[in-house]
Amino acid sequence: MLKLYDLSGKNDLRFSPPCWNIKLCLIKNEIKFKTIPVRFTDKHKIAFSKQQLVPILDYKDGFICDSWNIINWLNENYPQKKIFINNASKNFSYFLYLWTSRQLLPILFKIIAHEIPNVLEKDDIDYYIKTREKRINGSITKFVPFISSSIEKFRKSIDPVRKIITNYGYISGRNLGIEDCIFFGNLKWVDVCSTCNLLDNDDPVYKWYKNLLKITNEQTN
Ligand SMILES: N[C@@H](CCC(=O)N[C@@H](CS)C(=O)NCC(=O)O)C(=O)O
Repeated sequence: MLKLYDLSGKNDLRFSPPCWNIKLCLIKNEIKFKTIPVRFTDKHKIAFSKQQLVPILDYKDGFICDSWNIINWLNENYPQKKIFINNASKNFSYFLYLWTSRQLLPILFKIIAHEIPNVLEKDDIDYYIKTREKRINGSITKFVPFISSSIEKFRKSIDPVRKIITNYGYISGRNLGIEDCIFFGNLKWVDVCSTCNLLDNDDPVYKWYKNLLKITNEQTN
């Protein structure tokens, strides 16, 4: 069975956006897997991969790092599942992967950075604060005054996705597809780590998210 190395926090909470993207993709495609929890400071568990990040997908003969590489591996190794329906779907998925990881996650980080320690425990709290404060060159609370403007910015930025969901039901079109999986983890991250109201209840993207949550509900880790 496939093994997915998955970031874990306090009480085994799973909160990593790319890990959730992969889990939704595996669940949707009925590919059996189990997760291996990896806390921030559990680097020894993933030392075999010679890098520091999850998700990592471990299959019988090897392993793959990075959610985009994992999706491509699944596409090649489960051709009957049609992860990418065609090349256009692959390109749009790649765009979504780059846009979410490079543009959207940094906005979301500003909204929830100060709350993430609440979902961590022990040494992980210190690790998170030290590594992130070094990265942003300041305190993890420095974005707090800009939470409402960051939420506003996020809501505006995802307008194209909102339009597609309103028109068709899913980012992939009429049916749930890999494009939806790639977007899902962003919202799940905020949902799990933060108390903020990222989206209004009547936002079509919020309804889309709640719908996808049902699919992952049995998978708490
Ligand atoms: N581009 C990578 C991002 C992977 C990544 O940043 N993973 C984070 C969790 S979301 C991680 O493992 N962080 C561990 C650390 O900061 O030590 C992907 O899509 O897989």
